[in-house]
Amino acid sequence: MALRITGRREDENGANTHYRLSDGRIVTREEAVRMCRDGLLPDYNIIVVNGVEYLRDNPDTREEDNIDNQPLI
Ligand SMILES: [Ca+2]
Repeated sequence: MALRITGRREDENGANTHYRLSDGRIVTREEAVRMCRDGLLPDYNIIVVNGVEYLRDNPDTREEDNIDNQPLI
């Protein structure tokens, strides 16, 4: 089963800095972007906001799996 993002940490500006994966690992944003590029997070895509790469849930009809709806850890 493909890894999912189940939690996140954010900085004082509300930008995500870390993600928790469904296997329990906590990885940095940079690491998660690399994993996505390597095909390890197939349900996500990379977006660039103000020159910084983040992950985003692939477009679908569910809101509950969107990264910004995952709990802070
Ligand atoms: Ca979604």
